[in-house]
Amino acid sequence: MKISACRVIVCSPGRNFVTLMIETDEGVHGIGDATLNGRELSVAAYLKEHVAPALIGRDPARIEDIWQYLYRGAYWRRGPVTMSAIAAVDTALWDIKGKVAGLPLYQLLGGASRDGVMVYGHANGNDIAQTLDEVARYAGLGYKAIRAQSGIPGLASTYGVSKDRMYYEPADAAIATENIWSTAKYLDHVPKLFEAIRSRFGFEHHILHDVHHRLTPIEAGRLGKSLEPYRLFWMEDPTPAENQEGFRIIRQHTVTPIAVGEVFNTIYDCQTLISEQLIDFIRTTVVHAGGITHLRRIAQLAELYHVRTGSHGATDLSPVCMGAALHFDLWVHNFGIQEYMRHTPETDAVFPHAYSFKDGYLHPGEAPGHGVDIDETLAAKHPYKSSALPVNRLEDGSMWNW
Ligand code: KDG
Ligand code: MG
Repeated sequence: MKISACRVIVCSPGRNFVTLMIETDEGVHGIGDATLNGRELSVAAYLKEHVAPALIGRDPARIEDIWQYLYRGAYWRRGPVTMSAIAAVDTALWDIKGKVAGLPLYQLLGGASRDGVMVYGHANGNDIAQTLDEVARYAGLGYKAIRAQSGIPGLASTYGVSKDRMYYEPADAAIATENIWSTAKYLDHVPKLFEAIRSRFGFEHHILHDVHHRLTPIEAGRLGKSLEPYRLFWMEDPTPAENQEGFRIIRQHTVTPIAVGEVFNTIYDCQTLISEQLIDFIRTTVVHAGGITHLRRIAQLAELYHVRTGSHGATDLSPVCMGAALHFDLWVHNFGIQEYMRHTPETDAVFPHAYSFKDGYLHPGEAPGHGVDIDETLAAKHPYKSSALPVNRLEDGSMWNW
């Protein structure tokens, strides 16, 4: 079997997605997600100009060799654009391998380690009362784990608070929207949110929170300590993680578990975090961290150090990524949790999929490969729309992390 075509499909059914389609001379095809929110066309160009021509005529069964060819062979290693492009190829090749074998991807990886994949949904509101109502809604839908975010008094907008309560699309304008951030107002407010959640709902559910890279390590230590009575499942991205050693400071001050890594793209981004046990959950995912092949390496390093997986699963990761991630999650021994921010009905229609939700768990289904396809005719009806993620400034106008 040989790769006969390699096409990039860019569409916007509710939001932008980049999908790689790999076809073979024996009529089997596979697809991979290559979506990099706000920078979609850079990955599309990387794939079209530099990857697709080099894949024609290769044996699609040689997944490891093709991964190494694209990683080592580029000379310019790593980075979100390169690693998302490699991820798309890798995911499509695993899809083809599963279809050729007639087996769901999780069976190729080693079979199921569990019966279902525990997921967390997003409860968010403009204020604490609205967030509490959303927690009640997710609990009513059967979720065992719920992420809670709320607006901050005195700030016009806050990360994680959406207009539409089930979906969250922060990339809302062609030129980035500017938000204002205050660490002092945030740190004052957040413990009140979790106090209110635990006093209304008790401790039955796992509760999570995303700090979204806004704090310094010592501020994150303070937040983690103040949230200890509410026993969070995790505190996510408390501080930007380029300086992995900075997490030692957080660890010295709190036992609130820490999850990091949705923006990481290789094992080297989390080598110190994992090997020094500075985090509890690694959030790397299929699309941004080099596909199933590389995610498996990260998870197996993490397993040595009691770090569990908790893959990113926001709306900007397409159903193709979600399908592949669920096979990975069902197999990987040191699984922790999977984020599941629902897609819009328009997105779901363009990407028919075998995965399904029941009682707080997702299951990838039994279709051969990763079980997600693309309806290209429908996709063509949703052309690309330029949209960027917001940026943050402090109240004095200085740029800050969004
Ligand atoms: O594109 C950026 C989003 O995926 C990100 O802001 C979502 O932090 C996020 C999360 O935890 O889902
Ligand atoms: Mg996050």
